[in-house]
Amino acid sequence: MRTLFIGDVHGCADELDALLKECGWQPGERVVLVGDLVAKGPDSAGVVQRARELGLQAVRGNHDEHVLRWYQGHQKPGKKLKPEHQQVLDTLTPEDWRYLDLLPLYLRLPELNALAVHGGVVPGVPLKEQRQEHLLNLRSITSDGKPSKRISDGAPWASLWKGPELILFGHDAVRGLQRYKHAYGLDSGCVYGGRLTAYVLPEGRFYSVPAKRAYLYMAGPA
Ligand SMILES: [Mn+2]
Repeated sequence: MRTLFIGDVHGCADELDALLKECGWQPGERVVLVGDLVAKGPDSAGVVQRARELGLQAVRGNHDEHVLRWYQGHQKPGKKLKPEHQQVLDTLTPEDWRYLDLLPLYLRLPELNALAVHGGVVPGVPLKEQRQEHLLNLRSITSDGKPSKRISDGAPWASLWKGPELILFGHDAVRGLQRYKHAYGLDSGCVYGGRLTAYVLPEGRFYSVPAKRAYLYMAGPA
């Protein structure tokens, strides 16, 4: 049975449909979305609905986490929700929220020697000791070894990951598709008018489809 790992969908439901078709996906084949299912794009509710109804698996992204916190009433007093997040609050159903709330921070697939996570892992730190903020937001490791969520702050964490597991991750549309020895970054910026990308095991092949349009313009990493 194949497993399809899919980069940041961000509400691009039509492109998700097109990518599943491009991969020749059949019901029963496993799909793992690497987080940020919602926000920014045109149809967050449609993406979560598909994920539920098609039985797709996923890990939690920073935007999924952000809207969940608001939905559950943990918003910071005096802070306003951005329109890209308010739209998610306005459209998801209770069943959609339940699906998002059950998403794990990472997913281990030992039979594939693979791990899915949205942001990344800090190389050298055991998985159980990784901090949530890094699993959701990590992008770089500074020259003095500190984890950072900025792209301008040192080396891509994935370039320093020595395995043995292959990590499939998202969250870094600025760097785009990344291919290191033991880690592949799958966020090829679909919501910004780039592409939606899948990596499929065990065949070891990338598939992608173009965005129908740019739904948003990249204003720097968020
Ligand atoms: Mn993200």
